[in-house]
Amino acid sequence: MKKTIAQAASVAVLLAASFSAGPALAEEVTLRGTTAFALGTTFSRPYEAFVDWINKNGKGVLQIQTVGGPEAMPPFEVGNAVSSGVVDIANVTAAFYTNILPMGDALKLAENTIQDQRANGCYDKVDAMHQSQMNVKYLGRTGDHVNFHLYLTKPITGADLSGLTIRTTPVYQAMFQTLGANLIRTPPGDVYTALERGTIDGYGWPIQGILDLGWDEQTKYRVDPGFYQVDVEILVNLDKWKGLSDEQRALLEEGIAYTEALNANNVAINAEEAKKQEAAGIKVITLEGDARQKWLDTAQTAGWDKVSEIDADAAASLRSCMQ
Ligand code: 173
Repeated sequence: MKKTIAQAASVAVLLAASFSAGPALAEEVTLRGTTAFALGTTFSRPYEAFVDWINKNGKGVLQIQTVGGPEAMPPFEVGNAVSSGVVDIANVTAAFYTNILPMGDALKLAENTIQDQRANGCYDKVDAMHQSQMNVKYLGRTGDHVNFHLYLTKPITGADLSGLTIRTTPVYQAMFQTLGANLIRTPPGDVYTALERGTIDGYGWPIQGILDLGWDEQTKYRVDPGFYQVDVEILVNLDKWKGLSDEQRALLEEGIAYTEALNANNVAINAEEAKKQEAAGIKVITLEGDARQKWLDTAQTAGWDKVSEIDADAAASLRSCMQ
């Protein structure tokens, strides 16, 4: 059937209207997300709170769909995936992507909060590093106030770890190696089996999460004091980030500010977790005196030496704004 003049005219009017309505409204965008920590467990929870906040407040603007966790993508691959755009957004600790951003190893050395780092310009330095070396926007950081510990199946009496085989990631590597341990690097998902089979005598992990993962069944001791500070980053593929509208970027910034404010809850959660560990029969070995000093000094010295070897200027620059 031939178009009538009236039909043709109405098409022309519609076209004209769509061009004359000013800047076109951006369509809702859906970001595909992944997390290096199993969904529902401790270090995935802040990311999940972030996603819930975005999906509630970002209707018609931007939504996030989590396409899977470590069961779908190996944790040490998550950095590559968000860098290359296989996913748009990721929840991952810098220790899992030191292959792409070696200086990321410095983030655990921070003694202040992400709010302090935003105020003193440190956030901008860390963001610039992520953008130029990894093609990601460093949206923000969770895990403040949470220290790491060594957990063991056999007791120690001092800071010497020689003769012990310990599961690590880059977080603990320099420190435990300096203290004489044999190291095996594994993703979190391999720890339970390694303990069960006796291929490791212990592992590094934060104060939170042991019971979540069921590792308490295989763990006899926690060594105190803790050291360093957990950093779990939320990263956005840089091409994707640049393609978003101002409104979409502002929404993500607001969502991360909300999520970073939740970091303050970690102080209370740490205390609850310590109680739960005690109730699960995990005994605390508290290093005192010289042993304690050696433990904490080695953490600091080995940690900063390692990042200084990678880039002395960048390490000094970060150190000045993270302490
Ligand atoms: O796997 C790890 O022990 C690790 O590096 C880490 C980092 C941040 C949070 C939890 C674990």
